[in-house]
Amino acid sequence: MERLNDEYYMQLALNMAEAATGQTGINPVVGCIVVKDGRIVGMGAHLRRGEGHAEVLALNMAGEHARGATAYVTLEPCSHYGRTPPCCERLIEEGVARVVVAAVDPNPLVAGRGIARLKEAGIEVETGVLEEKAVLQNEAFNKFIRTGKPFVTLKTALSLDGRIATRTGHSRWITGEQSREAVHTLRHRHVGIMVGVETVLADDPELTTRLRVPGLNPVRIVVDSKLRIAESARALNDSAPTIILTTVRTDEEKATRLQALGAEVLRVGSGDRVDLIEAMIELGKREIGSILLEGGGVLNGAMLQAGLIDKIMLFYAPIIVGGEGSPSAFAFKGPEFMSDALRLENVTMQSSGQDWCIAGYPVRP
Ligand code: AOF
Ligand code: ZN
Repeated sequence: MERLNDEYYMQLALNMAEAATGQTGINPVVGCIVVKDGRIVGMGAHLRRGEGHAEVLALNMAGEHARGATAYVTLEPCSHYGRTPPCCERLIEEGVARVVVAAVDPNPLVAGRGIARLKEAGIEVETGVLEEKAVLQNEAFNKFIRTGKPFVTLKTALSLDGRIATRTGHSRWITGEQSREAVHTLRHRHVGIMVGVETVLADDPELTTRLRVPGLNPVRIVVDSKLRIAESARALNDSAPTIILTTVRTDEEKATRLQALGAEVLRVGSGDRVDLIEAMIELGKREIGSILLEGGGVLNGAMLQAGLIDKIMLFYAPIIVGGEGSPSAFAFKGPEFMSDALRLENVTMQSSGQDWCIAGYPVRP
């Protein structure tokens, strides 16, 4: 019985956290519900980096009702002094009797210390309730906090035969309205959005979030090894910051002109091509903890081959495009044998209007 209640309240806490997805930057999303004698007395979610943690907000709401209560938290309460004081100390102070945790905080500064501290103070602690859902909810945070490198989600719309444009290069639109709306939600949910310069030259996209409800614009990242981007490109307008990834070889004057437009020109790679592995390290240093990769095919292929893709989301439209040489979603040499093809795991398939979204995680060789 207790367990059923625990799952019920933890699900509420997960829902609260979910609502903040995309607005906490490199911080996790966290939800907290405080329950006393069959009544919810406090609820909170971490909404913005540097501002209140979920537990503190929920405890503020609960006031004196927190004494002897149970707190449900989707992530282990923190034990460190970050931008805010440690949540576990506050839970102890308020006299909470029991704390139920979904997932351990992978932040090396916490990593079990929060739970240990609560137990030491005589609080009953239960962990692992709806853990899988909680871990999934913070998949980008979980990678970034351990490695300092962004979690990269490759997203593409494509035909059933894997094409992203017709033989003439025409590509608007492949998928229906519902899938396009889903993509804008994905933009809101990532710190950065990355494309190749070919896409910028061909489509002149703005790369902003346009939803029926307000959303946040990700930082725009353009991979442009020859610095071919036009100064008039919409991706350089002032809707969001822009980072242009290029090599040390490109023209200094063009770089200066792009910087004057507000873009950051980041030189990674001494050869002909942008060094994508180095790029991820540099972007991580700039606190870009998650990236939505919107291709096209050559950049998708290069990122896959470099082992830099964490998740793939393919929006399949029920169409067949054909056409010899029409651009495909993954343009790379590929293996000789089928047994060496890149495999996805934990695959899900969901309908999206008339389209289907197949998502999964590349298996590392
Ligand atoms: C919690 N509850 O609501 C959140 C936690 O920069 P700060 O001070 O906000 O600290 C961020 C770190 O704290 C973050 O990396 C993660 O380990 C933890 N986040 N912990 O107990 C919360 N947002
Ligand atoms: Zn905290």
